[in-house]
Amino acid sequence: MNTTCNALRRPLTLSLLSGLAVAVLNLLLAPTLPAADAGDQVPLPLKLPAPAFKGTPKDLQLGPNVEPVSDKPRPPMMVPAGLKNLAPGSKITCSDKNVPADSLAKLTDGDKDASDQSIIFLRKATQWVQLDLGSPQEIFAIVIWHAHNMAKVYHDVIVQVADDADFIENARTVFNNDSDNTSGLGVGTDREYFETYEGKLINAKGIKARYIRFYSKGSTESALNEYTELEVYGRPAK
Ligand SMILES: [Ca+2]
Ligand SMILES: [Ca+2]
Repeated sequence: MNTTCNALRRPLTLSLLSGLAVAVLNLLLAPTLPAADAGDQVPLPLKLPAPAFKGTPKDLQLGPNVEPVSDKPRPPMMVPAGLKNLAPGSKITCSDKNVPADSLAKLTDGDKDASDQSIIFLRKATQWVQLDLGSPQEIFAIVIWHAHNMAKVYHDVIVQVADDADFIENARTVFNNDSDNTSGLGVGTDREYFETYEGKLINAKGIKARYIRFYSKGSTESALNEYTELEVYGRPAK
């Protein structure tokens, strides 16, 4: 009788001891883990317009480095909680001086529709639109909708940030898919992509800047540069 009891008790004691060891180990390791970082992250909520087309045409002349269109919704980007879209309220300028201010205002009016009246046009060649956020901000996510009225791929999509309006002070490149450097801002290593209703979501990783510039050089559909909406998610820089 006694022997049976002891035989039973032993594994129980052992498992209790190993459980205790794990608990102690967890306590010892706990302070070395990043304390609040993981908990602060939330999925970035984005309001998406309705899709305007399905699939991609087979006869489109594409470069070698175009991201295929996914048939699944894009996974959400994890960002710190409490970010705001800083684009509305920012001062908008652009390289094409023929574009009137009320057209430029469409870039941040929240309308991301694929219809003609939601799209603004900049002339041919490399052009840019620029946002002045008013003060230095920590930028985590940037979303660009050129024009998603049909399947097309924009060329020389480059996003830069800087401390000054002329992009002389502390200019940094956040995204660049100009692989042959035809826009002259350096060889880009990012991939070309199809415009869709989801827009292009770029992880800016908390980069600090006041000014953001969005370059493009026409698309597979047109030499003109089209823009529908820009969003910039961030918070005031400390
Ligand atoms: Ca708009
Ligand atoms: Ca190029």
